Amino acid sequence: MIRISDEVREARAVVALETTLIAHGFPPGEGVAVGLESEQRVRAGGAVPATIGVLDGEIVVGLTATELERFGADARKIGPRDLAACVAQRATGATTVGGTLAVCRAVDIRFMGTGGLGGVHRGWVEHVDVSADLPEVARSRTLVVSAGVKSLLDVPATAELLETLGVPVLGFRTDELPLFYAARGGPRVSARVESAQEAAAIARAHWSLEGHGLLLGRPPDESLDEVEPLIEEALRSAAAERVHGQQVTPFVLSFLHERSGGQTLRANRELVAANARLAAETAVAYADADG
Ligand code: PSU
Ligand code: MN
Repeated sequence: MIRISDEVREARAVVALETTLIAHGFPPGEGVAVGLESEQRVRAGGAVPATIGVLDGEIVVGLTATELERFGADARKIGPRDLAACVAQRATGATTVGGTLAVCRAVDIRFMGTGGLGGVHRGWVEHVDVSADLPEVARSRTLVVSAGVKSLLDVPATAELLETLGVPVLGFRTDELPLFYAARGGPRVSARVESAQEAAAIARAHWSLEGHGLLLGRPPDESLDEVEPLIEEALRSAAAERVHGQQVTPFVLSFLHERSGGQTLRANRELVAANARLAAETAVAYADADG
């Protein structure tokens, strides 16, 4: 059911990368370039990338560049609940952070890079929508590097839920959880770290104590200040068009990409790649300390 590439199997330090970002997070055709750039950054950081997705029912850990091309907008969006159906129905599906972590748990991959973690969506009091990324981080023995949580969410509620789930939220050279498009203004992290080595040491201690996933928030290098009004407009427009469930995140991201004149697109692309690099450095630091 799972095919692991030889390179990933033999690597000392591996970083998992998701495919939802590639298929549904960027305009058609642009996602593959983002995926390939992330893989390059992982290699530059000294680790081996394992991009994960489902191809005709086979879960692939370590997709080739040609295989990556198959993750277009027509691929299913695969959260943890969707994996089994995708396999049994021999479909092609792009794994979310949660779906990717479910695979990481099966094959024991300890580090992952992504853009922004899913979380508690705004308006949850009337309409519950909590990303499966959260319980999956709490169950998998994997450290996820992200630009914090996507600001289109209810960020304080997401931070509270991460605490409830016992997930350490580390800030990379910051005291605040990054807000995806903005470096500052988020809730406090549970611990600040100054280096990849320090993050790796905390992960090691956490796992020795039978803990599970951790989040390492890396602030984006460039902060966009004008996004909040656009996010509110995007969410209103999603509600008006009755966009629900799995469709909300891709709808909002593409709305922002268009309406910001490509600013969010560029920011998103850059932070995904930078997070991949930091995930690689953390994976290498972890392996080095192992001797
Ligand atoms: N980060 C990005 N772009 C994305 C996502 C994250 O920069 O498209 C995706 C991830 O795959 C994440 C998913 O797991 O959004 C969360 O979707 P939902 O809120 O529907 O669980
Ligand atoms: Mn949801």
